[in-house]
Amino acid sequence: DPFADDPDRHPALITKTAKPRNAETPADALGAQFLTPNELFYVRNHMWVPVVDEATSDAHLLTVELFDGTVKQYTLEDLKTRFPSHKVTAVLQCSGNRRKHMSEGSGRSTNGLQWAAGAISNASWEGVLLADVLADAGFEMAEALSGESETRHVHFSGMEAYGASIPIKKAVDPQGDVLLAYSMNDKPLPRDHGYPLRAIVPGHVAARSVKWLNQITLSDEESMSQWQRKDYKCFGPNETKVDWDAAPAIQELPVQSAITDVKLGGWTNAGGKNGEGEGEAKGNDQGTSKPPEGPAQRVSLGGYAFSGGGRSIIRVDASLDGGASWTQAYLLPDCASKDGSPSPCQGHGAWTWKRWRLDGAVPLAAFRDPEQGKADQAGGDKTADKDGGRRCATVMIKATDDAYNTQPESHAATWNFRGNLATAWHRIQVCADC
Ligand code: MTE
Ligand code: MO
Repeated sequence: DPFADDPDRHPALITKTAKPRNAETPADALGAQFLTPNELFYVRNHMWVPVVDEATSDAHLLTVELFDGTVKQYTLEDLKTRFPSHKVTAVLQCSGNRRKHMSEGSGRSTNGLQWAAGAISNASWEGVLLADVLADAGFEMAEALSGESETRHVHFSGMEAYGASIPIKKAVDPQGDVLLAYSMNDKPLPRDHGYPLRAIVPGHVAARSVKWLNQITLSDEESMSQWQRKDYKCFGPNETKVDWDAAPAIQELPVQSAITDVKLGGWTNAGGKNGEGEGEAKGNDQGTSKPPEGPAQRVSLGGYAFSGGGRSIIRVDASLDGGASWTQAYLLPDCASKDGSPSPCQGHGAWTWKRWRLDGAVPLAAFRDPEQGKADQAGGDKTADKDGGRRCATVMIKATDDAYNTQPESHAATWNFRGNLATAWHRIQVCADC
């Protein structure tokens, strides 16, 4: 059993497959903290977890091979002692995050692990800059920066034979923050997350952040691995037999958001309707929607939003009435420095997620579907077929990044047979007695 030496995992992780281990972060842990605790960080392993003895981990060897064949080797101790260390706060998101939503929302099955919204997590990583190591190994940095290097791609290989590559442009970008990381949230990398060394490629799909890193190869071509040449690509909704070479590998991620937390309160303006008849919803500019006229079910929503390429999230909008009206959610100031301490968000780009909150109320009229009915993904053109009892309303959110990219309305439009990059508006059902 090649998995016999896999580490123990936290019981709260939601296991998708045991061997190899694939598990998502539980919803309550996604929004609870800005930095995901190491033991609750989602796990995506294609194979077993390589065994590296703690006593000898400083001798772990990284081989760097330049395009001309020159080879240089570094022990982990060399990396730690000969190069300045850097910290970068960055999200990792699997290209399959929310694949389950795509399958269910489009009504078309997809190939791959059916992740809900928990194949994403955020951590503070510490390590050395890839660019510093490449320069030390003799790579012509100036040539690469001017776009004239024969080297076009940087391949990363892991000890269990996983591999992927990134474009040289990202690797040498002085603001790209690509790390060879040995620490996660101020602790040594856990075994599941690449102990003792992994690549961290902020803003790119997590498939490029190769764990258990032991080889870097510079090339004029992309990595030949299936994870580079196949698997992590998208095609159109019409394509089920595909020409893999026709589509580029996913690198930078598109804009994404999800609802991870829903709390129901009482009814407002109930006027005798099931209600506690509470007063007006508390008001501020963002994060609180104007209470609708007539009875409405109070609801508090929370979640995350993220975009790739270092693009920051500028807004998150929620609709509590099936898309008829929208309210801007409150974005938590997680990256602000508090009491003169440095910002917890280190690095040159917006590599972290933004957490958001919204307090509002779902109008009675939006409760259409009987609870036993299927989620109405189009936003409520079905009417309830009974007068009393529990019914559900669809609430939904979407985020916008600083390039004004926003999420697609429907999964059907971006369906691809591998179920990659499921980013359509996240819709959930809120059910109540009405
Ligand atoms: N690196 C190695 N060596 N082996 C792997 O299976 N999986 C990749 C990437 N790096 C993988 C890997 C994928 S697809 C993802 S989503 C991330 O690691 C997951 O990182 P995590 O388990 O630390 O969350
Ligand atoms: Mo992934």
